Amino acid sequence: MSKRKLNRRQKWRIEKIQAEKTARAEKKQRKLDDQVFGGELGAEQRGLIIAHFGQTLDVEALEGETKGEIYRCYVRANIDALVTGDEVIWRPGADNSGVIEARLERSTLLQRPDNYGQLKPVASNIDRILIVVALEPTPFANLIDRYLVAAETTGIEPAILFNKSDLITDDNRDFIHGLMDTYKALGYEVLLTSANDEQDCSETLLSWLSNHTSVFVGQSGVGKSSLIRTILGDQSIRVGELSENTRKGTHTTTTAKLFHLPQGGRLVDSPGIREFGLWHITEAELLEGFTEFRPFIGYCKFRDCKHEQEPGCAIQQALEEGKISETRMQSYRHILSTLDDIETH
Ligand SMILES: Nc1nc2c(ncn2[C@@H]2O[C@H](COP(=O)(O)OP(=O)(O)O)[C@@H](O)[C@H]2O)c(=O)[nH]1
Ligand SMILES: [Mg+2]
Ligand SMILES: [Zn+2]
Repeated sequence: MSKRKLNRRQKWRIEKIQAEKTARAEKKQRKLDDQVFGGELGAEQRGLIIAHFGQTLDVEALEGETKGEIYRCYVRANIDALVTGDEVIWRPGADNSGVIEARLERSTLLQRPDNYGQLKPVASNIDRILIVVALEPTPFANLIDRYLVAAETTGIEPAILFNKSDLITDDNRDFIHGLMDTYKALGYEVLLTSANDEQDCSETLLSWLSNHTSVFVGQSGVGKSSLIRTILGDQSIRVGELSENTRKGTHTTTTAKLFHLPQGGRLVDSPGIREFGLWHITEAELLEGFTEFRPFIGYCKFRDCKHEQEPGCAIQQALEEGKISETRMQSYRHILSTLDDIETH
């Protein structure tokens, strides 16, 4: 049998299967509509996805008399992957059910690679990434820089939170404040707080989070869970439930939940998001991720400049002129040397 003939037959089979699938999906949707809604759906309105459970999603009503109420919704077959943080057009059905009809445009999208290196959406419309570090485990500049680079690749504004301020002593005070000043000088927002101090969290952290949709990222042990517990109180129990569920499968780690904060603002959280900074980045993203390097990128004499010993290197020159600090340059080189080792998923 010729190769071409086989291909044509394969093509026909694929098309046939596709058509059958579409027909089945449409039939299923009609059946669902009839079963779940008895054909009775309310008017189209705006909603916010606050959680995701396989086939269904929790939608919070954003307008009308039911504003703030949660509906367990099905999705029309023709909508691409929806994630927590998405705003949608939906219609309410009976018993706090509903159907999602369309997704509104996203301002930002957090994605992570799956086990095959394919990017998968995790959460949308996030406008702040809060990188949590702590007095313990000792914060290393190159780890903070690693998280900053990852945040910079998303186009979402990063800030750095130093947690466990209650552990400041005469021995570490200068070191911590020095580190904080380094990042302030680069133009980043820097916060200092303790998850053990509710009032402090309320004054510094909660007020800073108001009017934004944020995610917390950072190394294990820095206090992310504690901070979230402190600012969310009872609501955060559901974060615990969420992390239990994720142990059952590799892909569910992307499941994220949206919380409203007491002083306004939203927090999107999931174990998958907290691991954020350790996802794969490219060499070009690494260079771009050092914000103060940007004015010099593209001005090296050689196009494939490694910014090491090459003549006419614009990055090296900036370093010599003090426009780039020695520690950040070291950090860049260190992260570059580890790029191949870093988990890609
Ligand atoms: N002293 C002190 N310990 C804290 C603070 N925040 C968290 N911890 C402790 O640090 C450890 C790790 O906290 P956890 O919230 O689990 O960190 P996560 O891995 O980032 O979620 C726990 O033993 C917490 O009790 C803090 O502000 N001060
Ligand atoms: Mg934790
Ligand atoms: Zn160069």
